[in-house]
Amino acid sequence: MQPQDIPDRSPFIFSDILDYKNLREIVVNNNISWLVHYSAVLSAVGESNVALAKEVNITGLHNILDIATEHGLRVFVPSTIGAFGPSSPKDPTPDLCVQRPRTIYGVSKVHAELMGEYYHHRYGLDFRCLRYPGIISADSQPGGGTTDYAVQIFHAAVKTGCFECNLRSDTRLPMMYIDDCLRATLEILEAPADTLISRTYNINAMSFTPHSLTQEIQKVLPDLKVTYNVDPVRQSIADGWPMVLEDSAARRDWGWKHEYDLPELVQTMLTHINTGNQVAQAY
Ligand code: VAH
Repeated sequence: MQPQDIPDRSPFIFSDILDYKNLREIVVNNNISWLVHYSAVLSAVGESNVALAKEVNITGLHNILDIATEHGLRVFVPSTIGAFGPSSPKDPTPDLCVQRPRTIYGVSKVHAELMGEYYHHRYGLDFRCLRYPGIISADSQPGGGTTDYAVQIFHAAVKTGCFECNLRSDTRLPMMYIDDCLRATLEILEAPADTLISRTYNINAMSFTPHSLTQEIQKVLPDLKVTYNVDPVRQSIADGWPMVLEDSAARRDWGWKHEYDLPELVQTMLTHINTGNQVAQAY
């Protein structure tokens, strides 16, 4: 990188979601107006460290809600298909239904939804929340979730042609490509407040199983070999999750519409990963 390429100031600031005082300083010193709160310990890794998940997902959320209320900020907090549990309807899962998740991740996300709604009605906080499906991106490695297989399989398909899947081949889960996820997040953040009848909305794009995802990838990479070595923790979590999110309220209230279905997802992911590998080899 040439000297003139070095930015005079990074657009990023390191902060600890549990350091309330430092977070307030960042908000005030940088004239922050919207808080998009992605800090969380995900489903599978949360079950192996419940204490950490409680700290980050619950205490961290409280810090965000209190700072946003104190400074009149707009807040976005993602929820997840993990906020539903075995007693929720699965196909489809509506916005409003029984939510009895069996992971600390899911419990903390239901807590986030309820606390955000309470702060909105009690203090007027502009709280907005979307229940994300499993999000698939080529740019970042998965972070200990139950849907991680749906990212790892693409890298393995390109790199080695072999993949060992840790969920049963018939495990059907809602999934979404990262570009749809980020666009939905921007659209709800920019939606006029009076169009939002709810604080929390389901958004859906596609649902697939490891088997159907494999078949779609094999249309491009016919030699891909997938074997199965089921992780009982992740399988138990996935078995309690929705198969399809019902998202008519998001489509009605703020015009949500997904753009990536399974074929487009596979083409885009493989193109990104191949391009990334070519760039890496070029240096
Ligand atoms: C997880 N990827 O698997 C996350 C997500 C839809 C689940 O929240 O834990």
